[in-house]
Amino acid sequence: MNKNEIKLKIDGLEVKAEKGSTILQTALNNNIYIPNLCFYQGLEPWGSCRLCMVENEEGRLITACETAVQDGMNIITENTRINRVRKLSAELLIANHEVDCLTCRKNDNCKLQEVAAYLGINRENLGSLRRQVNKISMDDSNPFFDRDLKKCILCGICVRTCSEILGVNAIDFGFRGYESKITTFADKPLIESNCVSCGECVVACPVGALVPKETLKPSREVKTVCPYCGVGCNIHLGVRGDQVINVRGDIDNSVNKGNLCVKGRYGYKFINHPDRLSKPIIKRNNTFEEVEWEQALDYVVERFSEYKSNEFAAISSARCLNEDNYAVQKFTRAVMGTNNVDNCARSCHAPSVAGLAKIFGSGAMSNSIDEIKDSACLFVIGTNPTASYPVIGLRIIEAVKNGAKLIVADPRNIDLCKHANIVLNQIPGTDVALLSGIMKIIIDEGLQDENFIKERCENYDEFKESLKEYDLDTVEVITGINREIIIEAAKLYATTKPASILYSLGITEHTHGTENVFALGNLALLTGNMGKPSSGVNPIRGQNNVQGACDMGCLPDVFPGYQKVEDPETIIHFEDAWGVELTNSTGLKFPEMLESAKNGDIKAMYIVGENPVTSEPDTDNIKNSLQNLEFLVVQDIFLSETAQMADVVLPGCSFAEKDGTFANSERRIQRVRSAINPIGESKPDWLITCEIAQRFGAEGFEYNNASEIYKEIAEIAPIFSGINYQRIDKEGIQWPCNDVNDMGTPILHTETFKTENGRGKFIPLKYRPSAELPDEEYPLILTTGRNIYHYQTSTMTGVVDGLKKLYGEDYIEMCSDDANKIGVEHGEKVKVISRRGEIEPKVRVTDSCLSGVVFMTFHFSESATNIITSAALDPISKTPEFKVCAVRVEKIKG
Ligand SMILES: Nc1nc2c(c(=O)[nH]1)N[C@H]1C(S)=C(S)[C@@H](COP(=O)(O)OP(=O)(O)OC[C@H]3O[C@@H](n4cnc5c(=O)[nH]c(N)nc54)[C@H](O)[C@@H]3O)O[C@H]1N2
Ligand SMILES: Nc1nc2c(c(=O)[nH]1)N[C@H]1C(S)=C(S)[C@@H](COP(=O)(O)OP(=O)(O)OC[C@H]3O[C@@H](n4cnc5c(=O)[nH]c(N)nc54)[C@H](O)[C@@H]3O)O[C@H]1N2
Ligand code: SF4
Ligand code: SF4
Ligand code: SF4
Ligand SMILES: [Mo]
Repeated sequence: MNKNEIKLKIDGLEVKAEKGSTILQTALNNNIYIPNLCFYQGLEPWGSCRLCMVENEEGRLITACETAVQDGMNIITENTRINRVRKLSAELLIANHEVDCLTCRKNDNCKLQEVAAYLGINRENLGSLRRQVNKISMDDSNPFFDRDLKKCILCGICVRTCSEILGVNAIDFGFRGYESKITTFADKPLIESNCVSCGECVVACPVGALVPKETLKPSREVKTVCPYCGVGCNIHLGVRGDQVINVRGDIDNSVNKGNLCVKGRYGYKFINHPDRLSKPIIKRNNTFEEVEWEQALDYVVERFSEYKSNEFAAISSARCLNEDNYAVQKFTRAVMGTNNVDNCARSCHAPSVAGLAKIFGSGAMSNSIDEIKDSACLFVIGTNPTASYPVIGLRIIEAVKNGAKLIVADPRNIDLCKHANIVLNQIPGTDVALLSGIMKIIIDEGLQDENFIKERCENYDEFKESLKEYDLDTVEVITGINREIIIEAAKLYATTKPASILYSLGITEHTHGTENVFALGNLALLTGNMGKPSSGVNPIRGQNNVQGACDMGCLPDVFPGYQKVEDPETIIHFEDAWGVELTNSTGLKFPEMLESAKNGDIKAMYIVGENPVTSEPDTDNIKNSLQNLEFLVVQDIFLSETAQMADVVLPGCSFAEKDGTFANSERRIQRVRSAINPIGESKPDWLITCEIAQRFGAEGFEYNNASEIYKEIAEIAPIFSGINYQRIDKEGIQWPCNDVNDMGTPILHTETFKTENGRGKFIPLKYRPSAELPDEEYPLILTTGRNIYHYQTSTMTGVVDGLKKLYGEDYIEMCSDDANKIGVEHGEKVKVISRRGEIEPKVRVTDSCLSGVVFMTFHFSESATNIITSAALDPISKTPEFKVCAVRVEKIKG
């Protein structure tokens, strides 16, 4: 028997329980029903509904949800006395509740019905109690769910969910006594509150008071993975006929444990949207014409064959399957004879891939999502998890609830700041100085982990020397942060272990993005926070399968599994496997491809599942490059702004119509399963690419299904060798996974690093300012990023009406001081001007921005934020500086 296990009796039955668990939990775990309404798994017990009353050995009535089990307890769940108390409680609840059970949208799934049936409540019981049900009207302001308080039983589950799990606190109990009800701040409609429409409270509400607007029941469900962000939440797509009609979070997996954000839960309507591409299109005389597949593919092959090796380039898709990506890079290398293949990681986490590879030998998240909740200290820098990775946001809130210290470093006051112990608002672009300052303090105070440094690292002295210039006077001036706060943060991070660093684009999207990553790697090495549970350096990867697009070798310097194209043995390995001759010269990175297209060197391009016309910086520049191509093929699920520039558009099918795999941010390969048939004549992306390759006469593209492709991937790349579809049927596996007995690798670098000599390498740092600093003409720093309701260039979320209602255009956010200086008001349209162009968004005055720094999202082509952003690149990774450019905001006179 395990130490934490105890024994007790429930209704005479001997059961085992975990120390510290409650009687209710123990009973339910042993399939013994005790009526309950205000209990919800994962929330603190509340004890308000009084239905879970049980009797202990002393004959006292106690609430099972609040009482911890004790060894030798003897609990009675059912006798006349208990049921009399329960019935009275239930009758009072039901008497105040509207009874339209048969037409209620919660019918069949209502816990009040379950309780009433269990207790045998009848009309006579209720008759004497019946009173006018209160006349509170329905709040149907949220586009995805309704709140009908006539059915509310005041169990408080929604309030506790929103506060304990979400940390949002959009709702609370309002008024008291008879008038008590669930309300928002100032009793406004939900849509005017700070609710983020996650729907977690809707799932948790035991009755029909919170229900989705659409409650048709699916005729079948298919388990798959969310198509949006890199968290990789597991979902069940609900299907009726050929339509996806709802999404439900999967409870039995370690990634999201049932939780979802608004996009994952409610953003599925793009799948069956009428604008989906359903047939191939060829552009003739500047008009698009739908054609048959035969004709489109023949034409593509005829034109692609005109171009030799480096005249061709491919962009593969972080939105597509591993199998799709594998096919694109194999086609590019084996058929077109070039390593010119890249993916959107270039605009995103390429500095992480490059930076972490140099320090640790491997450029991925070192630890797992599920470890976040057990960290003692979380250093969240340059990421806005509650908007960009909402389910990771939940884990951070959970960690704080578990007692973790939270340090947030961001130029804006993001939502997480509310939960932070320390907030560092640096001037954008100054992280190297900030982190160097922090590391200097750690060393000056002697808080470094000498043992770890001696045993596992190298190059410490040279690195230490480089910190000399980061005295607090200098760091204060560069970062704009008060020294006391920097000292406090340094001490807290260095002394609270395990500490985990979570970061994203606020670190990478800079002309010194790779140096920022070096700084974070150094910080973790310095404090020994590597290779241990709940520690590490964790770049949260953005797109649903950006990890996978890189893993599959859709990068100009590596084959699948990060095997270097310049390595002669690797070339032989792939030549043998693919039966062709391959080139060992590194290909071009995406910005270099665009430059090369502008110069006329690259003449043909194949873009799969990317929309650079809207997503890349300095839009005019991108358009010029693409226009200069002789032949452009775009493969997408919608006619994106980039597809509109193509000579041929090929309709791929969406994640909901494909079988295969995605790799989430924690390197977990998860199964994607088709739920419906392809829309129109669209085809799985890998199949389209393979059909093109086969028309070239190439061999090795005759796969019958995605599983055969994965088999080849596992054979060819050792880090995936142990993975096959059977093994990941229930739960994904984290690479490296070297053989079929290997359970995968939740934590990297536990014993040694993946560098050549196995040691972590400290890298000396030099602060370089951003490429474009504010001046008299352009006095403000513009930083760009995301809003929770929309995803990237919004080809998918933009066709979901509810999401458009919640956030329908890109705004420029600024603090009231800056707005006052220019004389503009909240909601007013302004001109935002940079050296590259101008746009006219509306102003949102917000205290999340600090003076001198304005913020914009880049989701909509109508506002086209990237017209004004800077195309300055990080010299190492070629990642654009989306996070800093200089702008002027002007009032529009009229
Ligand atoms: N809702 C939604 N979720 C998404 C996406 C989406 O489009 N919509 N996209 C996905 C993708 S591809 C990605 S890569 C991720 C990105 O996820 P994040 O990186 O979390 O998102 P961003 O909003 O781009 O930027 C993060 C933060 O960086 C801060 N920042 C700006 N400049 C600096 C700086 O100089 N230093 C520091 N330390 N911070 C700075 C910004 O204020 C912002 O709060 O999100 C993914 N998830
Ligand atoms: N100003 C500014 N710009 C930025 C950023 C920023 O922070 N600020 N962030 C950058 C970052 S991090 C990134 S990752 C890039 C993202 O840039 P992109 O990758 O260009 O953006 P997405 O909108 O994700 O484009 C994906 C395309 O794939 C299509 N698609 C979706 N699923 C499928 C499928 O199954 N098959 C096919 N064939 N197509 C599919 C979609 O319709 C869409 O057109 O944007 C960058 N741009
Ligand atoms: S709305 Fe639902 S979850 Fe919230 S208090 Fe009422 S019954 Fe409970
Ligand atoms: S939908 Fe989410 S944010 Fe909104 S009230 Fe419910 S739990 Fe809170
Ligand atoms: S957190 Fe990311 S993966 Fe999870 S539901 Fe939201 S968008 Fe999808
Ligand atoms: Mo990204």
